[in-house]
Amino acid sequence: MLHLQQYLTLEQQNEILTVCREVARQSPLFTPVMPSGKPFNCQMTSCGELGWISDTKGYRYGETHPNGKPWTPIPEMINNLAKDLANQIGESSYHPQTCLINYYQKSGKLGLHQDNSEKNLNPAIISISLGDDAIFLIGGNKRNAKTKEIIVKSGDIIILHGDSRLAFHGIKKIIPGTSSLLKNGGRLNLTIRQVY
Ligand code: MD5
Ligand code: FE
Repeated sequence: MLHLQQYLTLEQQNEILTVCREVARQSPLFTPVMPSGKPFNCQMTSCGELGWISDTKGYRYGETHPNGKPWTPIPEMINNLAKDLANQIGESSYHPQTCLINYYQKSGKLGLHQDNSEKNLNPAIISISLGDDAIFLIGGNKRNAKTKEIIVKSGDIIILHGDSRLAFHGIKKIIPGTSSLLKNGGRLNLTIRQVY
């Protein structure tokens, strides 16, 4: 795992926010449910050729939003940023296929899990944090391994590759009032992935 602290300028953070709002206009944030029927403690949407979906049928990537419309393309600025970052870790043929946008209100969280819905588990996952600080948990490749707490801040980028790609991880808590980027507070996380 690579943690690039305060990598994005305020101007870049605001530009990402603007394009996320455009995505959410076409593909509104929704609260998915887990296969058990329990709702997530965050809202999600996606852009790209595929988007991540969870419902009582399971976790998967699909070509349409739950509203039936296709996802919008990954905004060029985000696509270029992801390819540039992938290049820096030696993944010169990285092909961003989806960008999952998670929005956490002040009580939002995400339980410990492993990201394994992707057909190809080799390409890196690139995570962009915007808005309020959060306590990110990262453990090992087994659920019961000890976890470490990392504070992620607005403008930070985390790249999960190699050993950390299949590490258990989650968002323990949002620390309200720590950023003024989002006028209503909370935290946005974007994860860019090559799925297959
Ligand atoms: C978030 N999102 O802050 C996190 C950041 C998700 C999710 O976990 O699945 O939407 S992505 C952090 C991540 C991804 C892949 C592997 C690891 C962490 N890891 O091994 O620690 O909303
Ligand atoms: Fe995850």
